[in-house]
Amino acid sequence: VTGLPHPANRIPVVGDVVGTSPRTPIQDAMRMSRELGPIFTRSFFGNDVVFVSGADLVAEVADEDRFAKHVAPSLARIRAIAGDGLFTAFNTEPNWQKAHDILLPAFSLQSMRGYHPTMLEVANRLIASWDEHVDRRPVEVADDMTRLTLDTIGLTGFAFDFESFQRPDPHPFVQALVRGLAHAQAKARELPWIGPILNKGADEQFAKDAQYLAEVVDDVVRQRKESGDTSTDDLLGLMLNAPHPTDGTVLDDTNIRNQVITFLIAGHETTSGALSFALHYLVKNPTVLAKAQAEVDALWGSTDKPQPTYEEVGKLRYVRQVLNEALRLWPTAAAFSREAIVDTTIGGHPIKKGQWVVVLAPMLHRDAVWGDNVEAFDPSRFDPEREKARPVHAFKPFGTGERACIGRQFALHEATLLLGMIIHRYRLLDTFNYELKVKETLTLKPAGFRLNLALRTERVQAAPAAATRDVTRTAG
Ligand code: FDE
Repeated sequence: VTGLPHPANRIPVVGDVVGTSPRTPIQDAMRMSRELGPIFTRSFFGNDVVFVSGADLVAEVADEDRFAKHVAPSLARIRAIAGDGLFTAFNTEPNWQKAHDILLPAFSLQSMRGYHPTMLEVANRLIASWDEHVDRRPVEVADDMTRLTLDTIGLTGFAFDFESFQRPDPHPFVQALVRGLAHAQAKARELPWIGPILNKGADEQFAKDAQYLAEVVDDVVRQRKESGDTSTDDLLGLMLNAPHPTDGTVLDDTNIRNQVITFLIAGHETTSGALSFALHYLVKNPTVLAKAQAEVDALWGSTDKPQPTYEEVGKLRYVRQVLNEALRLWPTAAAFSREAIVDTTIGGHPIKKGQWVVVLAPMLHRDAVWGDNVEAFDPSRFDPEREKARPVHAFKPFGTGERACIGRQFALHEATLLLGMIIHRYRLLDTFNYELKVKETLTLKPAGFRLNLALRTERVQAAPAAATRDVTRTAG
């Protein structure tokens, strides 16, 4: 790729690495994008990678007639764990379409309704745990969000209970997963030739972790098979018992294992980060928090521990806007890749068939189409009329096209439910004056984010209309 801006200080052979850190690839790319503009290229050991973030350019790469999902090297490394599961499958692998067709019903509205009671049960676990912290010790926000999202996907998808709130440390499955994913990412940046020698020990640990993950999953599958349960009410049921809607074949055992691991990974890290960022911004924006609290108070008033219904979660429009706005500033799956399937152009720059580009969502979400105060946390950006006024491809926290996130509604329902329950019950005390530091693993999270909790005592008791009117005077 020639003619595109690239970082200054390019080192021969090695490429564009000056001033970058393996711990902050996304934030490094964001900085470069701020310097170099909406499209630029970086070179790493002779490989050129194109980054796009301009809203008009992203609209072009979202065009499914010219571009398709690309399994970039960093994603391809995860195939060592997730194989041809939905997230990491190459477009050319028949198992992608097959599994997509079989598993899609698991994400229908009807299914969401079915998951709701389980999501609520897990949300109650978090509330019970946070109640123990009230007026005592701080909560580690991201850790608890991860407990919640893991238990939720485990129970709703596979009827498997990780019991995360009963453990001081993450479940061994999660530890193996986190180590394995970190290793896969490190491998993507490994120096040629010398790297594999230096990292021998880590490679062995990785092999062990991958094997342990497979064993746990095989156990879950075996239990289900032995139970004689042949329903297709959850993901595992569909995986085991649902024939393909047109050709009647079922998923093979290896693919099922890959899918289970895929859903456990995809279904918890990203959602947990989104919840953590949302809480961070609520704490830092009292007016927004007051407005969100007015919304939940209008539904549940002074009820102690309300048990939201499925329908009520749908009514939490503003809470959902808060989540969207958090996903705008920090889309927790921050980058996805697209490859040209024909010779084409992006913004007039020629792009050869096969060339791939990275969409840098955090910078897309700071494009001028979002206005000129893009760093400000303002959920009213997602007011329906303002959304309509924006180009459709300006917001991509869930990727794009046929390979976009299958779990979007699942994640949003789960997160809206919990966020609503938390802000209804607690005063969130920023005792530590937390300053946002974004930690990058496979996904993004606010590092070291702790809060103290108190129970809310004053709630808007009045009818919805009065609740809305009193918004500006409601304390946080
Ligand atoms: C997917 C996804 C995506 C795309 C990627 C690419 O393109 O490469 C994205 C961006 C996402 N995803 C994001 C997200 C965020 C959040 C919060 C989430 N996500 C969540 C979830 C949950 C669940 C369960 C999920 N998720 C899942 C998933 C899957 C399976 C996938 C793959 C799809 C296909 O088919 O390809 C995804 N996700 Fe998500």
